[in-house]
Amino acid sequence: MVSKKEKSAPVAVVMGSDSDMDVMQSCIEQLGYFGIEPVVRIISAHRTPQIAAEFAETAAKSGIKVIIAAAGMAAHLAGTLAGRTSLPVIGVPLISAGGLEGIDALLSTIQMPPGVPVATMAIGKAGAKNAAIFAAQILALTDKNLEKKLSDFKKSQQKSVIDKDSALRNKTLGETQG
Ligand code: RP5
Repeated sequence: MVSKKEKSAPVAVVMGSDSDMDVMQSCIEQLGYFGIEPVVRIISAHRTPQIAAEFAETAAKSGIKVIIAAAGMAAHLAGTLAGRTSLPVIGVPLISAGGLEGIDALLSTIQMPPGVPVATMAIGKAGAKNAAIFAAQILALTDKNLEKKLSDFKKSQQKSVIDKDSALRNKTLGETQG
């Protein structure tokens, strides 16, 4: 069940275990950068299957527009939620202790049967961050303010690479001249 406070949140970040929180924190922070405060839940496809089903079935009614689902090992969370909602589900495969470096979670998340897509991101922190950006991109289709924030984000990312390149080239030039 989604609480009253959570009712207006447009994005849900769901993870299979509290052990996923370290990595998913970067997703939550990236959403915060865009001014999005998500509903954050720990729900396991395997350990709490009924809660997972109920969450997926009531998410749209609760005002959620995009679900980000992260899990490690046999990562069925994103797929099981996607089977029970028409909302877009973004999957983040995670590396977990004793797992196969995230390849297990990647294949479990991405290899969905036709008819039930999960937009699967990269393994781990990069995927967690990209999930937030992807969710913002979906919401920006109907939110001009968010569209502008995304465009500024892209520009600042571009500037940061250009600045690093200039610094490197200046340093190399200084060394050859010195
Ligand atoms: C998955 O199993 C979770 O998403 C987590 O990545 C992994 C291990 O869970 P714990 O044993 O740490 O709770 O369901």
